[in-house]
Amino acid sequence: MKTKTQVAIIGSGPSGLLLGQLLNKAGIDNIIVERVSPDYILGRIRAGILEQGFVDLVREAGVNQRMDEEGHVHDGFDIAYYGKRYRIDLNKLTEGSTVMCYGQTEITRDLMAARDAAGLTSFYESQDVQLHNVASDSPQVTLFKDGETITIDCDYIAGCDGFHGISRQTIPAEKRTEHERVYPFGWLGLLADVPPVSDELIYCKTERGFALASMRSATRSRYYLQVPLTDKVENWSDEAFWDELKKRLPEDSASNLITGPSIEKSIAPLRSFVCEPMQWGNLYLVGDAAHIVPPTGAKGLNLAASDVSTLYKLLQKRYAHGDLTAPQRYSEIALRRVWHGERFSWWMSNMLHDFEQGEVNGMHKATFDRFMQSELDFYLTHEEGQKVIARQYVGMPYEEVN
Ligand code: FAS
Ligand code: PHB
Repeated sequence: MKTKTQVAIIGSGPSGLLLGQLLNKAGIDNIIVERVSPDYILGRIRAGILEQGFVDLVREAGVNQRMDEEGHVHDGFDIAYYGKRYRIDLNKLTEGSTVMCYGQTEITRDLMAARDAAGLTSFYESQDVQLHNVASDSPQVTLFKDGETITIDCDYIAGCDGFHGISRQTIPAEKRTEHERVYPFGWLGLLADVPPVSDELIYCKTERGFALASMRSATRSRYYLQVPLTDKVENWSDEAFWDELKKRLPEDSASNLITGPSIEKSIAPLRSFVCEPMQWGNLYLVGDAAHIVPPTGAKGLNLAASDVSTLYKLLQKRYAHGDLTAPQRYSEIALRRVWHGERFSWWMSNMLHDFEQGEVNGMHKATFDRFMQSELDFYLTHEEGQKVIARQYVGMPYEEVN
């Protein structure tokens, strides 16, 4: 079977779905090609904090009704540093910016429903997806589904297929520069239908390691514990998780913790990664296909959103105003904000995690710890320092695409 579209989107995660929704609103035809089923995607529990830029983009996409009804605006969050709590008052320190607590799973569900309602084409459970002639003016995508090969002719390909996708690999290795830092620990996450221990998030640095108290609603909580890279989720019963979390939460929170059976439990590795450039020919890398951050700064999903916003605006200029050169600016614009998010996520991870013995960032662990302790102490005990944290956490402004 042969078909054609203006933009072929690889991946039906938040990047692909949000881009497809915005392009459709702008009258730009698009097809999504996805490897797995919608239910499999919705079963992956990931991000929970949306920057204002992301919230505005979801509203621009016209998919905001449930987010605005069920999401919770957060004016601040706590950092508990060896048991002492500091509240980062986002609203005051950024003169009005806040973040929205609304799960990635729910955003994905809303975007899938909107795409279905618009009758847009998505090929789920596609096999052997391949990109062809991406450096030419007539790129193609081929896939195998329901016993036949489908060929899609298109003008552009948006690689929204995540870190393990094929899009980044389609760019010749000699054309790519990949920056990577793998952290010597992971996050063990647990989701449970119990009320959150606090109205706002608490990032905890303790002698036992990092912990994060987050949420999805007033009745659903999301918690994380730093664990060694060698750890396995089967080593952690719910009871063991709750016991360790109580030891890492500030005392007043630990005594209020409501526990219950986990509905999801998994370990995510942590890495910082950027592929430069984020485009090659008529292939554009979006979201996790181009970059990964440790979730400590709540930036992963939010950087995907700013990529989507930039590519959408440049494709609008190309199709609505005939500016064929516009899409060539994507990588340069997107990377400026990506690197801000990478640095903040790296910094928060260094500040809040307990590193194993040995060398850390080129110095002995004890020396590294003392530097980090004095640096975070300054940031937490001076308004100027708290402003730097707050400005980065709510997200740097999206760059104008003129
Ligand atoms: P995604 O990985 O979400 O989606 C890519 C899609 O492409 C997938 O559906 C995949 O099946 C599909 N695909 C892959 N290869 C394909 C192929 N060859 N053909 C067709 N389709 C293909 N971010 C935060 O801000 N906070 C968090 O707490 C947080 N926790 C995370 C936990 C985990 C375990 C992971 C992996 C990530 C986490 N993230 C978090 C980051 C995460 O939210 C990503 O930033 C977000 O999913 C990015 O969305 P996409 O770019 O759409 O990539
Ligand atoms: C989450 O709720 O999953 C979450 C929130 C903030 C983070 C990371 C994860 O920094």
